[in-house]
Amino acid sequence: MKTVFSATQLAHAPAQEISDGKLQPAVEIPSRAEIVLATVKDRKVGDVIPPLEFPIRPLHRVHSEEYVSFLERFWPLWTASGRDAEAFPFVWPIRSLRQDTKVEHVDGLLGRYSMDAGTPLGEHTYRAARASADTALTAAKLVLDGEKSVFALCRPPGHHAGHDFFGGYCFFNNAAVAAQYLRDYGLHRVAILDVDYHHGNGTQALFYDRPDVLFLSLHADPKDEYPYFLGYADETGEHAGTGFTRNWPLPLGTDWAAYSPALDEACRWLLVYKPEAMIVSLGLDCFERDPISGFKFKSEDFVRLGQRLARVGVPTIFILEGGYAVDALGTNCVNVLEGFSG
Ligand code: SP5
Ligand code: ZN
Repeated sequence: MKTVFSATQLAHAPAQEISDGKLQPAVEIPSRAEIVLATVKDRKVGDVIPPLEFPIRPLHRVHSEEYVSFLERFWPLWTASGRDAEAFPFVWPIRSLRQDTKVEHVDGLLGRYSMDAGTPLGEHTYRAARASADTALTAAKLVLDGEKSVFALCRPPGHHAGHDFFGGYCFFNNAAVAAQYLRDYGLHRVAILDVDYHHGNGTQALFYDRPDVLFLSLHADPKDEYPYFLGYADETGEHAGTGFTRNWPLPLGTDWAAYSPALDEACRWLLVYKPEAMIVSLGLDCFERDPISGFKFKSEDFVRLGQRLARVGVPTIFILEGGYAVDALGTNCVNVLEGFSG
């Protein structure tokens, strides 16, 4: 299986994040990608190739022009306002505040275009996020050109990012951008299976009213876990998309034995839908030693996950999402890829 990776993604290197009422060391850091890349090479998964540089158009198919332009202009605006540290939003246009005003202050823009205060933005964030999206797009193009499986080693991750907001360490929704690209260049039915520990709220929202992109997600129950405000079992799509979203919220402490029946059910939905390609939003944060998560996967369970996904039998793009136990991240990720490849 080919891996797509760009070192430009490493330029986004947040130092700290807001968590548990404190500034703590950031967990979505460049060493995540480095250890996955090293393990891909060590275990000879296949060739590692750089992404193509795509124009902005495929990003505008998913994200608003205003949002993309905000990310691009952010650092100059921020530094012009006298700041030089990495940035966190702190005020949002929540119920009773106006949504219709044209905000110009950079602090207002940060709130306008974000969903949480846990996602630092730095000088190189835009560039790295573009490279991450290009990595996913290149994987999609390879599948259109006939590859049966490709690994997009994306960082920063994407599945929390929506049409016009960042959050959950995500800026561009790599999986959604890849899915839309597959639709725009010839495929009629695409499925996204999200196995990150956290619900993929951005991806779900982007395709919620559409039957052409099936969204299935297994994750920690949002009544107990981030993102709290989406990912419940009664969310099944709307309008033409009714029935084309499915969520499996699972309790804290879920291990492989409790997870695999839900995964089997998701895979049966895939067999019924018969997608021409599948995108796996591959978070590795179900791991028992993940520092911010509460599931109980062992490293061997990721092999089983890959084996189960192979049985779906459709061209597959793996897109890296979360997973923060850095020392085990390469092993867990390549375990999925090897389990898939057999
Ligand atoms: C892509 C992805 O996995 N994003 C995850 C975003 C999670 N953000 C919330 C982090 C809250 C961490 N809480 C720490 C609890 C353990 N002390
Ligand atoms: Zn996650």
